[in-house]
Amino acid sequence: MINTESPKEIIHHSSVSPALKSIADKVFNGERITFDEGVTLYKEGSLSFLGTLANFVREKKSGDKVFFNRNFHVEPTNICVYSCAFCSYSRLIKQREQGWELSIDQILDIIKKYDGQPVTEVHITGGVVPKQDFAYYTELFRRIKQHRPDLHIKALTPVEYHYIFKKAKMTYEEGMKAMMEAGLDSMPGGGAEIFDKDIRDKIAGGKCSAEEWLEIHEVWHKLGRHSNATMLYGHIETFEHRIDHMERLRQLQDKTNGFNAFIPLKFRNKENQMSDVPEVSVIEDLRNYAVARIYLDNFPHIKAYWAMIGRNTAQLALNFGADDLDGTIDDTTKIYSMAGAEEQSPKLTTQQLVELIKGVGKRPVERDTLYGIVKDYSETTFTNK
Ligand code: V47
Ligand code: SF4
Repeated sequence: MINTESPKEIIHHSSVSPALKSIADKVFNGERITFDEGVTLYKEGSLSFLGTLANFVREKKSGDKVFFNRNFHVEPTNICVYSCAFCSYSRLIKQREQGWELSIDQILDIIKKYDGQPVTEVHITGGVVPKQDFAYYTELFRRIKQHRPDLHIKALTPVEYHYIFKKAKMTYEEGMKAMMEAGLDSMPGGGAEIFDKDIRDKIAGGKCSAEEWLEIHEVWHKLGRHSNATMLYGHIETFEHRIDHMERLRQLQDKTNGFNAFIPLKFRNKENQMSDVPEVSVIEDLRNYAVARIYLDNFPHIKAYWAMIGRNTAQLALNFGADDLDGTIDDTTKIYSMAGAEEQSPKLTTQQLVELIKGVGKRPVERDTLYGIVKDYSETTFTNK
């Protein structure tokens, strides 16, 4: 028999605790939940309870639409002055021969491979090295824009910017304005890891602090530009640390409204200094997407980054609050394959992405980086099967 009850009725007729029922009422009434209520969701919410609530929020924000884009990544180097314990990808400067460092010309050659292809975004990020400094990146952005003005440059995180501006003796305001003038369009969400100082010092010591990460995003938003935010979860952090992370993002978003998407990144444990820390289950991944969707009431989108969790879990996440799958990627990132993700050559065609989305009864919509609609694929049928 088909259950025709509304989400509200389903929860009220269930045997969940009064505390969870009261949180559910707030969510159904569009009220913000508190820090403690967020922690209660993590500690006590069952998968089905969290899924019902997150789906309600998701539908209110995006209806049945699921977004994706056509993008590719450029990783200018995997050499890094830092050595984050969770990172499987970077090599220290003294291990330079095991890594790569691309010149501006080499990056332009990669960009040119996409000439004539309908990609809308290049996502640029990688390690931090002294050579790839202010002059290097401003010239890189300028040359990409000279070659292909309509290609959206989503590049670098506060980890790189903090290092680059310090070396160039510039304030964040001066630096971000210069990057914008050189052609930077938006900022990806990386480098956030977990904001709590103790945990951050343990897993990502030495790189920009939580406060610096948030400040650079704030400066960027005040220039009228947008960015994303991530959270690395499922390692040595607690549920309180996750809510603390989201609380700081929620507060900044209240101030600037500059974030587009929140992207939970599952810790993968292959070949890094934290390989002894077990990975969390898929159930925990789905619960985490759901709590994020419920807690971050002012974030328009929650992204399930399929290259990191695999296409099957990403598809499931669409019923637990996520409304975005990132993009085609075209096998151009190594960050996750080197850390043990299921997707060893992350690449999906538009057709495959559309079919993943239709497979869970949702409406596939190609977007640009800022969520402008490029094409609605709900009526499209592909003939080259
Ligand atoms: O900051 C590195 C993470 C991030 C591991 O904004 C790891 O659209 C898990 O931020 N296990 C970079 N995570 C990637 C990133 C991103 C990806 C896709 C889309 C967007 C966006 C941003 O990758 C790093 C770090 O948090 N990471 N190693 C690992 N072993
Ligand atoms: Fe360097 Fe980023 Fe890896 Fe940390 S996560 S070691 S900053 S490349």
